[in-house]
Amino acid sequence: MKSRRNFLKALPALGALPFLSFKGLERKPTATKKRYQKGLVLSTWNFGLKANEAGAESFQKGGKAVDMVEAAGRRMEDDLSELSIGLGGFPDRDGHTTLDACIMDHHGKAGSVCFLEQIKHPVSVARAIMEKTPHVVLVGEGAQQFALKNGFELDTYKNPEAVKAWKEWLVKSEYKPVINIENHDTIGILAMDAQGDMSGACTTSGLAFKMRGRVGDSPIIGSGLYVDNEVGAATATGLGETILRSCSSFLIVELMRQGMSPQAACEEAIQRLVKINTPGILKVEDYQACFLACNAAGEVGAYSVHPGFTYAIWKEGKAEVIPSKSMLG
Ligand code: SD4
Repeated sequence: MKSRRNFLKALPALGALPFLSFKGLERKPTATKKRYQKGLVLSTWNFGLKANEAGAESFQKGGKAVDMVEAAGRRMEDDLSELSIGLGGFPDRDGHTTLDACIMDHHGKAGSVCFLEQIKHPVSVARAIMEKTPHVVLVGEGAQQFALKNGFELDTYKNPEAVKAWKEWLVKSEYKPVINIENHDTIGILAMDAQGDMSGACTTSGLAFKMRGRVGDSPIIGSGLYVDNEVGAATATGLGETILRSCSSFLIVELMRQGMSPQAACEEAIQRLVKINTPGILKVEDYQACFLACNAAGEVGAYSVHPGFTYAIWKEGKAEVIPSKSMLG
């Protein structure tokens, strides 16, 4: 204790010494290439095309990147036939649909909502948490109370198709958190605006028939999403537990900071994820994980464990779906 106190007392003087200088820790822009300023929206899976349309509309109206990703997320949440996003999503194993979402803006501000029930637009709740509270994450009942106090309405909609699937699942009630390898799921969105600023968002109902209270990677800053305006942004989809164990989106941004392209960073992060999860925890055939990233120059990368992952891109007015490369053939 004593030596620590002495050390702390001595700190102002030590600050002058070059070997203790904190200069090296200052955040410097690492992107040497010119920032991309013509408008970019990226979303996971084929259905990302629909999300990107909303992001592009926002861009064309002069929206900031944060407005673009929120608009894209809301467009998906509006579709109540969607079984993996919003109130139409598959319920947990007790029959409740619980939603996870997050958002990050170009200042590095973040908002996240987990285990939210009966609110149609979790991505907007996440934004409200980011903008109106001193916090980053609200969960469950507290998140719902916050939403209701901030103009969101209670919505008790249940998607008959999701309820039917849950009833069928109940027959065996086999609890096995295995993700669909080739099916679309969570939406992760990244966008760049006319200033070249970037933001990201994620919104999902998470794993079908999950344990009550289970939260995936999607609302966890650094796992399902990370944005550093100086460097780039990344988002993830797939079996959240594998992504949570490897903090993948933060890792991808850090790899880009060290000079990797978005593609190389996604590939390295997939290798790392597989190394962490297999063989000790899961067999590789039992999970899918997929990453999507871009850097400040507007270059894009994507990679997944298994084939089947696609992403949607809107760039300079052109919209397309691109199949991602994968680690396994
Ligand atoms: C989760 N990552 O809750 C989400 C689900 C997902 O593709 O992305 N599925 O684990």
